[in-house]
Amino acid sequence: MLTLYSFPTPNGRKASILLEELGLTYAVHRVDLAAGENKRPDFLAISPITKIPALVEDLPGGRVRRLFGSGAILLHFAERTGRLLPEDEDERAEAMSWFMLGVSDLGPTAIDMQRFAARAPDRIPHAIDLYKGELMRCYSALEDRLGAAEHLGGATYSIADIACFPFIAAAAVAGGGLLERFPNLKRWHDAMADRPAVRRGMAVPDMTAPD
Ligand SMILES: N[C@@H](CCC(=O)N[C@@H](CS)C(=O)NCC(=O)O)C(=O)O
Repeated sequence: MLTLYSFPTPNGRKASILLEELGLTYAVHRVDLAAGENKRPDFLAISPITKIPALVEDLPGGRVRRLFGSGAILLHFAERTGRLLPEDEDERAEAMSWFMLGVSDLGPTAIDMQRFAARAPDRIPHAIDLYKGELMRCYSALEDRLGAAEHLGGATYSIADIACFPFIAAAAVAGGGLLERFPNLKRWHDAMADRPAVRRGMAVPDMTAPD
């Protein structure tokens, strides 16, 4: 039995897209970040950094396995199922590189940009310019790569695509004309958004359902 602890944010959606792509059955526990539910002791025991997504798996013999962080969840299930990572070593290395760009550059930069541009009590132009520039570096790198390959890893759809998509989707709906400026990114975004598993994963957790 798998239980995903999540909230409708890009990092949370990476995990639900993965589970949907793999066709795994899972329960969803909504952790309301706005209400501070992530700071509760029971969630701290699952996610020591008190961030979603996290996942708990009940194993035979009463053992419980936890995973926290979208990167760990994506990599664990890709390795375990032998899916969503290219078999060819060169393509796998490429996919790993873009997967890490999604997890360690694009995601954190987008979140920090949001913190400084929309939520900081004081406007700090240097911080806003810095994160804008860093985000642009990510978008430009993705644009060039997607001009040369169908998916980020190459010919194979992989966890690299899943690690980047929710942050690109969030930027696309935020306005600013991201997809108009980056046509390769738009082609890839639209193809991803059309995948039924991506559509299902993006709708998790269901905010209209009782918790
Ligand atoms: N390294 C983690 C970061 C996860 C993360 O930043 N989660 C955010 C939501 S997208 C969160 O839980 N924020 C709550 C908080 O910062 O208190 C990952 O890649 O999943």
